[in-house]
Amino acid sequence: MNDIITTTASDIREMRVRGAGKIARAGASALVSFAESYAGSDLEIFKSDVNKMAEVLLSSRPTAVSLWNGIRYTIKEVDSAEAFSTARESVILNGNAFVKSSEEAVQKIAKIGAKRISDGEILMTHCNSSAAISVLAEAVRQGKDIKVYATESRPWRQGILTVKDLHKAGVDVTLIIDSAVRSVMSKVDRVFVGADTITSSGSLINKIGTSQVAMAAHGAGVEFNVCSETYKFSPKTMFGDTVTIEERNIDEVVKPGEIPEGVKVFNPVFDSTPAGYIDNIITELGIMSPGSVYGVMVKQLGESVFEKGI
Ligand code: RI2
Repeated sequence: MNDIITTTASDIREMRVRGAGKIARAGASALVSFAESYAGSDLEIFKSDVNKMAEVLLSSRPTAVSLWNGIRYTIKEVDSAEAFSTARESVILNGNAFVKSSEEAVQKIAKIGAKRISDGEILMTHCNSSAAISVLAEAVRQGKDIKVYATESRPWRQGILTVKDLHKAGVDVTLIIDSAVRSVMSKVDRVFVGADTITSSGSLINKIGTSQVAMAAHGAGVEFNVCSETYKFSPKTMFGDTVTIEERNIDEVVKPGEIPEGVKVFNPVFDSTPAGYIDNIITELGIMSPGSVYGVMVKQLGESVFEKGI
C-alpha cells in the first residue's frame, strides 16, 4: 500500500485533517503525489492501482460528498485513457485543478456572502467552516463592525478553532455552549454555517446541531445562510442514494469509567437540515435557494448523466 495514501486516509479518519473542503483537497493532493511518484508504466495496472487508492481515501470518512467529488474529479479521465502517460498526467492535472478551483471558490463565497452583512450586525456560526469563516472575515476586512457568536460544537469543540480564526481576523467573537443557541438567537441578525453535503432536494448535511441552530433561527425569524462550494452538492442523491451519517467512538463523548457499564452512548457527527429552514445557499456561482440545487447539478453533470448514471 502506498504511504502517501494511507497517511492521508488516516489523517482524515482521525480528524488531523478535517473540514469538508480540506479533506477533499487532501484526497486530491494525495492522488497527485501518488501519480507523480508512481514507479510502474503499465496502463492497466496503473488504472487498477489508482482506483484502489481512491477507495482507500473514500473509506476514511463517509459523510462529506466533497471528498467523493474531489476524488472523482481527479481520476475522471483515468479509465478512458489509452496510454499510461496520458492517464498519469490526467491525475496530476485534474487533481491540481480541483485544489486550485476549490480554494478560489472559498474566496468567491467570501466576497458574495459578505455583501449580505450590514455594519453593526450580530451573527452566529456553528462548528468550524472555512467557507463560513471566510465570509465573516471578509465583512470585517471591508470595514464592517460585526459581532459573532460561535458555538462550542461538542464533542470535538471545533468552536475553539473558530474563535481563534475569527479573533485573528479581527472579529469581535463570543464563544457559547451549544445549548445556549436558542437563548442567544433573539440577539442575532443572521446565521452562517458551512456544508458537508447538500442533497438534490436542497437539504443540508452539516455538523451535528446545525438543524437545531436552523430551527432556532427559523423560530426567531433570523436569516439562515449556508456557505457551500458547489462540489459539496451530491449528484448521487439525485438517483436516490441517501447520505450516510458518520457515527464516531463513544470515548469522544465520555471518559472511560465515567458512566455505568451498560449505558449506551450515541455519537452522530452530522445531521440533516430540511430545505425549508434554509434561506440562502451561498456558492461560488452566486446565491441560490435550496430549490435551485437540482438544476445546478444537472447543468454541471450534463444531460447525458441520465443515460450513463453517476
Ligand atoms: P468547510 C466540518 O466537518 C463541519 O461540519 C463544517 O461545517 C464542514 O466540515 C464544512 O467545512 P468536520 O470535518 O469545508 O469538522 O467550510 O466533521 O471548511
